[in-house]
Amino acid sequence: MSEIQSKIEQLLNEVRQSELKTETELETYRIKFLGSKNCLKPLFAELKTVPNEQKKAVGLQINELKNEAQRIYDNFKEKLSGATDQKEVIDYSRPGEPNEIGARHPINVIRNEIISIFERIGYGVSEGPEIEDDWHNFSALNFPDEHPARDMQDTFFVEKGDEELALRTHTSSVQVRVMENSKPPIRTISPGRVYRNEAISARAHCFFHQVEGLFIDKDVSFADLKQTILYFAQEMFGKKTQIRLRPSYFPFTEPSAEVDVSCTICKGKGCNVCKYTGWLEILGCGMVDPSVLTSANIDPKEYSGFAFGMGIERIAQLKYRVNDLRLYSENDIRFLKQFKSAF
Ligand code: 2NL
Repeated sequence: MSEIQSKIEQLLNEVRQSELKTETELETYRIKFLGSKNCLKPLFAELKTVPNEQKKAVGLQINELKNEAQRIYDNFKEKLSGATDQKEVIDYSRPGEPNEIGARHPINVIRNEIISIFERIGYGVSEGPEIEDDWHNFSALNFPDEHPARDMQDTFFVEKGDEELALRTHTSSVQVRVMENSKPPIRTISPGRVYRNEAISARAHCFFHQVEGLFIDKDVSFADLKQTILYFAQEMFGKKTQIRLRPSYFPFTEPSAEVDVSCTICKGKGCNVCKYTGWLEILGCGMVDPSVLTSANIDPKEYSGFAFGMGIERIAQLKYRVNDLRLYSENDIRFLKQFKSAF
């Protein structure tokens, strides 16, 4: 083997044993074997001195070396770039990310629980418009013309031509519609949103939620009312719950009462939730005023009835001990997440 051939052999070995693992190694290699002053160039010069009969063979060997140097460079370059800008690899065998199950709104949880309690004793559910006329929200319910609830200060009025409309201030308006459109016996509850023109604070809001109940039949008495409320209180707050009725006044009931339950926290012993009275107010009720029955075309000589109304926020406050009304409408996910429930 000639001297030039052993140089070729030596360089070929060197090229084949190269390990180009970094950009720097790759660049050093490129300058040495492929750059403008690469170490193969002198071989081409030397070729001229090779005897003619060997020229062709040696020329082919140098070319082969040049090509091999290029191939090896290309190979390592590809490997290196593949490692830096890696394509996203999806592992289809990984377990899926579970979807978090949402929670019901606490107002809906309580609402559904109240509905369920009354459905078990034969009450149906009725709904009606949130924008009401004066008749269904006030007049039919025996509110006198000068009653303060009819004031702009207390009620949101809605302008629509010459019609006087308002955002309903209670769901009694729904029950007036039920009385007008059906014949006794009537057993219905009407849950829904109601509006009051009030400044928003921890204890007041311009809207809240109510459930009202209405029972009309022959010979309905105050005892029936009291027993129904006791049943409700014990279903809602526990079998040992006691109730207490205090005389009160509403334009649409006579007599009227406010109902307290024995404190759900201290069971009547006295604590800061019940302000050391042992009792918590939960609803208002009474016997439907005869004039309200007459307004809805029900004869008060033939029928009597009782009605009651409660704030859902108030019941939720007692059950969940949430003492700021604003939390119910702010939709803070940290608040809402806490109410995973069967209802
Ligand atoms: C309360 C008190 C009450 C009624 C609502 C009613 C409905 C008709 C006739 C008579 Cl159609 N009464 N509803 C009766 C007494 C009290 O609500 O404190 N609500 C939050």
